[in-house]
Amino acid sequence: MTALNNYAQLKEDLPRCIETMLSVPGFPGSLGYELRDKIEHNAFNLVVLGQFKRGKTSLIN
Ligand SMILES: Nc1nc2c(ncn2[C@@H]2O[C@H](COP(=O)(O)OP(=O)(O)OP(=O)(O)O)[C@@H](O)[C@H]2O)c(=O)[nH]1
Ligand SMILES: [Mg+2]
Repeated sequence: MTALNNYAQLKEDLPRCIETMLSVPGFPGSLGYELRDKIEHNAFNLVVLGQFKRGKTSLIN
């Protein structure tokens, strides 16, 4: 399965997970709506972690 297919599958599955989270008493609704909005608009953060001077910037560039 290509990464893009995988992403499409996750995009289908995640709203159901969010619905479940929203049904948990005390779960902040605004966070659920924000997540749902981000998924819908394909907005996400890509985080690159690593020790100092280990090639993070080179990899990203
Ligand atoms: N041997 C080796 N050196 C690398 C590699 N990638 C980057 N470097 C070198 O490692 C040094 C640091 O690379 P950066 O990409 O600036 O590392 P960084 O993790 O962004 O560094 P900071 O932002 O300062 O934490 C540079 O001199 C690069 O040329 C690699 O795959 N192999
Ligand atoms: Mg850097």
